[in-house]
This record gives sequence, C-alpha cells and structure tokens, in this order.
Amino acid sequence: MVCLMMKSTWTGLIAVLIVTLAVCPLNLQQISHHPIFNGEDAYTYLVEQCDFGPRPPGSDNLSLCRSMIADKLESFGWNVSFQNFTYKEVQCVNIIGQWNSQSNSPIVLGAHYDTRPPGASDPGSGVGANDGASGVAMLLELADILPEESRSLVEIVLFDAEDSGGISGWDWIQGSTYYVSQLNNERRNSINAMVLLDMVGDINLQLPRERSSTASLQSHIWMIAEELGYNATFIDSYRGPIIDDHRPFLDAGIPAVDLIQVPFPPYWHTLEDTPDKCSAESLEIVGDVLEVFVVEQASELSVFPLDSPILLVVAVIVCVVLVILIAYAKLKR
Ligand code: 1BN
Ligand code: ZN
Repeated sequence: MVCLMMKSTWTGLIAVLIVTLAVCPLNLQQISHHPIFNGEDAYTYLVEQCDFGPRPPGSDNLSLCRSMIADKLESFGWNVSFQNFTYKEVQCVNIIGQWNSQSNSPIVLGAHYDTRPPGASDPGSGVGANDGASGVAMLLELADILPEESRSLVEIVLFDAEDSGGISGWDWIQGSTYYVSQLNNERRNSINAMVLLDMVGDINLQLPRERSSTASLQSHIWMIAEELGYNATFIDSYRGPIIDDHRPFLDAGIPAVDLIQVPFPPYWHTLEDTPDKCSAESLEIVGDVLEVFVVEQASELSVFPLDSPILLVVAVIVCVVLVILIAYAKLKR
C-alpha cells in the first residue's frame, strides 16, 4: 500500500513537473531576461542629434533633427506620425512612434527632443547633449533592441517645446501638455504607465526618486535597478518635485515616473551641455532597466496566468496536495 501511495505520488509529481516545464519556458525567459541595450549605440544617437546644433522650437535645426529621428524609428520598423500644434505662433511638433498604429499601448515612453534657447537669465542649453539628446538617444536604442513581442506594448513620444520656460512669455512642457489634451477617455484609461527620460546621460549619473512620480511605478523601476546591481545610479532618496513632461500625465490620472538627474549638473542650461559630459555607460544602465521593465510588463500582461511566479508556486502546491489526497484515498480502499 505504501508502495502504491509512493508510486501515485511520484507519478503525480512527475506529471506536475512535465506540465510546469511545458508551460514555463516563456515565464522563465521573461523573469531572467538579460538586457541587450547597447550604450555605445545610444551614445552615437546622442552625438548625431548634437551635430545639428541647438534645436529650439520652430528652428530648422529641430526640423532636421526630427526627420533624422523619424527615419531611424521607421528603419527599426516603427510607424511614425507627427502631432502638430501651435504655441505662441510657433509651429511645434511631437513625434509619435507606434509599433501597431491600431493598438492602445499601455506603456508610454517619453523624452523631449527640443533644446532650450538663449534667454535673459541663461544662455540656453546649446546642443543639449544631456538636456534633450540623452532621453531621445535612449528611446531610439530601445526602439531598435526591444524584443518584437513587447513592442506593441509601447508608444514612444518625443515632445517638442519642453524647455523654453520663462523665455519670451513661454511656459514649460508644452508638447506633453498638448499630447495629453488630445487623449480621449478610452486612450487615457488604457495607459498603465508613462516613463519620462530627461537628463539620463551624465557621466556621473545619479537618479533620485522624483517626488511627484507615482510611488508604485517608481518602486517597480527601482526594484529592477537593484536586481541589475544599479543602485549606485538609481539612488534611494527623494528630490523634487520637478516640473517636467510627466506632469500632464499625472494631472490626467495616468501613473507616471520622471527619471531625471537631480540636483541638476553645473552645466545645466549652459553652452557646456555637450556630449563629453555624457557617457555610453550611463545610457546603458538606464536603458537596461527600461528594457527589463518593458519585457516584464509584457510577461505580466500575458494571457497565461501562470506567468506570475507566485501563482505558479500555488498551482504546484495544489497539485502536490491533490496527488497526496488521491494516494491516501487509494490506500484506504
Ligand atoms: C528639465 C530639463 N526641465 C528643464 N530642463 C524642467 C524644469 C523646469 C526643471 C523648471 C526645473 C525648473
Ligand atoms: Zn532644460
């Protein structure tokens, strides 16, 4: 009898193991996703933007840079559209990259692609290597390397007119303000997460938790950074709040996180914001974290419920208990 019970138990356990192995490869692959984000490629995209020179709203430099960004996104297979708006008589343009133009992607990844013009209080950000080009560079590299199955979860939005606050009566964050104003209810409700990249390229990059960001989303990102060993960059202290392109999303009830270096580096809004202040290593650290974040979201949104490790453990325990009960029932007969 004992022998029968053990035989049933082992048969059951082997069955559980086979079922688990059959359904798990997807899950295991997602959990142990090894990021392939290439910081050197991202750094090249940063330099390519700076080569256009200063890129304030309405300028020819910004227009040329916009074409370059759109061409790159399209060459990686993304559908690109332009969202035009006028602010204080200047023609401004947000760039939107979608994998599948029909779908309501739950993740919006954003960065501003304009640079700050000279004003009365500062000389502007010049070529804006960190303040402007770094976030765009990172999103271009992500657009190239994200696994195909996770791309439809993402909408890439590159905002115009973020950085002219206080100059000629301009306010900050006009591109993101316009983008959010154009979302209908269905689309607004379909966005689970907005992640903003702003000033993410500094050689000595330190990203504190920006105070107005959505706490749960921020903690999720910081947890991934810790798992990847990046807690010297994603530091566990609070700064801000910062007026930035995540703000209109928060105001519309959309969870949003700003990844931004605070305190701002000494070259911020000066002509010294040049590529030599940035590094491929910093871009790769943040890019790795974002890549894992997106791939993990793809896993969590997967139709198969056992993609959750906790559910999987519970399912295995239930199977084992069932096998033991069946064995006991046979033993009693
Ligand atoms: C970020 C980069 N910002 C400007 N350049 C947003 C900002 C607005 C930061 C006001 C400080 C004050
Ligand atoms: Zn700025």
